[in-house]
Amino acid sequence: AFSREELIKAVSGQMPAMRWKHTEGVMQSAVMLAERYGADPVKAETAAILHDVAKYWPVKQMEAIIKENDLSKDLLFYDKPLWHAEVGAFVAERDYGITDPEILDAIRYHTSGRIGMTLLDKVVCLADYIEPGRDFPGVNNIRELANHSLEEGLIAGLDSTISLLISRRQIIYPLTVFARNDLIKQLE
Ligand code: DGI
Ligand code: FE
Ligand code: FE
Ligand code: FE
Repeated sequence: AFSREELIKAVSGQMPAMRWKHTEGVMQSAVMLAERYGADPVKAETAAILHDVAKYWPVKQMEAIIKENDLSKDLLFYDKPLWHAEVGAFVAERDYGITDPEILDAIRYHTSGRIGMTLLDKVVCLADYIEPGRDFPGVNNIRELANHSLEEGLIAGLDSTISLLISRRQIIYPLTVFARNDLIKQLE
């Protein structure tokens, strides 16, 4: 198995310096959220280290992994920026020896969320929105909400993604909508 330092060294070598800086931000935010909301900070940090491991993989390689390994087939119908999450979970298990299903799920669902998100899923998905290097309209509102509620922060994050997709006339991945609806239900 990889030590924390070995994992960091191996994964940081898979991406440009800017993306690794983003990953360091997600590590920091994920540990902060885990401590605040009672998730396992070590698992949160491990998922954060690996969450974007496949982000810069060639599309053809991601496509092959999706086809050959029984990942969600309908992923191929949806936009390529979604693929790195599922492929990342596969790679984390195959190449980095991660066996913990909670960590693998947090990687797998970090972009879209899902119905019935676990505490760890929520921490990693929200950390990806609010890490210190993020700068998009509404990010400070999401950061503020994240101080009070994982769910409120995540709903605002998913809403911002959905709004952006609509403004660009892009296709919305159904899980993104399901995740957002389910979080609202959880707060009712
Ligand atoms: O990998 P990151 O840039 O850190 O962030 P991410 O994994 O949350 O999102 C990656 C990209 O995926 C981002 O450009 C927005 C896009 N995305 C997220 N949800 C959807 C989506 N794209 C489509 N088409 N549909 C979605 O539902
Ligand atoms: Fe990502
Ligand atoms: Fe990310
Ligand atoms: Fe406050």
